[in-house]
Amino acid sequence: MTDHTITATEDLSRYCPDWPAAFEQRYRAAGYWRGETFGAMLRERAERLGEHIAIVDGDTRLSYADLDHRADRLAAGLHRLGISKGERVVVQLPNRHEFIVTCFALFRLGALPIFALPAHRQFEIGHFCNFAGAKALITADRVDGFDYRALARSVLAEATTLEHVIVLGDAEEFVSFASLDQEPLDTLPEINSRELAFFQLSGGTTGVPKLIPRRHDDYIYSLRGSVEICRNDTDTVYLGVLPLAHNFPMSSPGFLGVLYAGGRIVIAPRPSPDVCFELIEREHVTMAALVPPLALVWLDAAQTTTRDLSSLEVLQVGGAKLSAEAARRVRPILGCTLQQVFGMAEGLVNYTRLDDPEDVIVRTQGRPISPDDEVRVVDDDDNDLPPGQPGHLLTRGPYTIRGYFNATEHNAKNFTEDGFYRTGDVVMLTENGDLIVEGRDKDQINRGGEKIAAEEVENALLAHESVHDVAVVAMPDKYLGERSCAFVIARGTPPKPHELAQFVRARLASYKVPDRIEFIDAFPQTGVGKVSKKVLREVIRDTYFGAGKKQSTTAKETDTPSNPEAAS
Ligand code: OOB
Repeated sequence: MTDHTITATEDLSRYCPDWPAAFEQRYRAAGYWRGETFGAMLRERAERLGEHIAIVDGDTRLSYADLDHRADRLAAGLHRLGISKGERVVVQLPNRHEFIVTCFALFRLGALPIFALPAHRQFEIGHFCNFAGAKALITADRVDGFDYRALARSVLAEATTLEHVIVLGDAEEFVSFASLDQEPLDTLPEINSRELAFFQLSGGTTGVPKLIPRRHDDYIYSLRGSVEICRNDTDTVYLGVLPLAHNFPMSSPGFLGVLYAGGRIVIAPRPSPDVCFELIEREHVTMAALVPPLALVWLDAAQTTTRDLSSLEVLQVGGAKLSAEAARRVRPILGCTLQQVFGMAEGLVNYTRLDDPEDVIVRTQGRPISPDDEVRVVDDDDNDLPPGQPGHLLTRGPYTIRGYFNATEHNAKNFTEDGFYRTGDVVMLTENGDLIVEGRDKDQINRGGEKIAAEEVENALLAHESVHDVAVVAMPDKYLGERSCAFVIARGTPPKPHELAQFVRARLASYKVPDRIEFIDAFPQTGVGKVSKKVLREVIRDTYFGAGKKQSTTAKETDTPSNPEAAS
């Protein structure tokens, strides 16, 4: 799928589809795109809010002035190391204040972060580095028992453009993050708000995650819109629970939106209720964002907690569908307003509004941020469907990308000729214009908000000598919504499921390791001779979760060891 091989100094803008001029004019005239940049945004907040606390991370409390200053100092260190405007830097950091400092340091330099997740492993990080021609990787030493330096070493061995590895903590042979805290530069590069700001990653359906180019103008508009809908201001105290590099906790309104509003970010080192409830009480948190499985854990724990959670005004839940039954429990148990968030790193974000009737909050996934978000629900032939009928969701608007980075072929399939993004979601519009997510027509598993592209896992398994063929599908799960099942046709004697799981775990994020592996002699086929994943999904559902069978998530003979990084 690589259309061009990228060098480290190449200008990437020509590989990043842009909005046509007429749309740019329209979005400017409407006041959506205002010429703001991230670097200038933080500078303005620091001048205005100075000593107001922006970030709380354990014992560290950074004011707006501190954050501004630290970003300048890190930008200086990175610049002196040789990182310049337009160059790519893969950022893989845990939820720590240094992550936010790094974002702003890179924004100020005009260097382009690629926001990897802490869960990503050699295949993913290696791909981001090579595909985008990254010059540097910023990572940590050891987190939750995993040594990111070892990962960096294996990535470095195969990376063609990577020159620097920067490590937060004990850097061993690499550049230490702390050493880049240097005297600020006299001048910073000029950044235009139409330029690229960073790359997000797509949950995707393809063999490797696609890179999503985001620009200052469009992303900042989505922040401003989110802040208005979520009513954020300098009194907002936002608990950062999910990995901050993900689009939801980054921008909906996420840490960037809350900083835009002059509020405060409290960073949770772990998502568990014991850690988070203590922080809510201590820091008077007003808002938090969770994926559905975590929301369920919080709801259960909240019933017996001795912590005071009364400061919490809004609980956002998104990334995967929240059942109406769970949604209904939020207000009685947590005493706060639920906000459902249905978004995507490619752009479009829908929110239930804080003053919506309870029924809308509980039953729907909300409506778009912008009056200029164009939403179409269509049948298989792209004919528009009326409200009440489920169909494919297509969207176009002032913060939805017009194409992935360096992916001409893929873009031709995933965007219409007139620029609508084919989300792969099946939704229904209500008469009031709220969206209800009904399902999906993309080859992806949504494991409690973590997206797994079936093809990526299939490719990883196909590299194993005992795997002749493989198909990965979703299976229902009471807690995560879905888990993954790999149907494998073995070459010779079937390998142990555990061995295959280990094989994937060594290469990909652990949430992508199949939860179950089933050996099969041949795949069921569709009328045109393709593997019928629909039939495979039915097989797994009927075998283990069918009528009369109680759904269980306990380990069975062929279950792979439970995923240590899944929130449970
Ligand atoms: C968010 O972003 P991504 O890029 O990880 O995943 C996007 C996909 C959507 O296309 C949809 O399939 C699913 O995740 N999704 C939901 C959902 N929110 C996302 N499905 C059902 N109900 C929901 N509430 O996941 C994301 C980005 C920004 C804000 C919130 C979520």
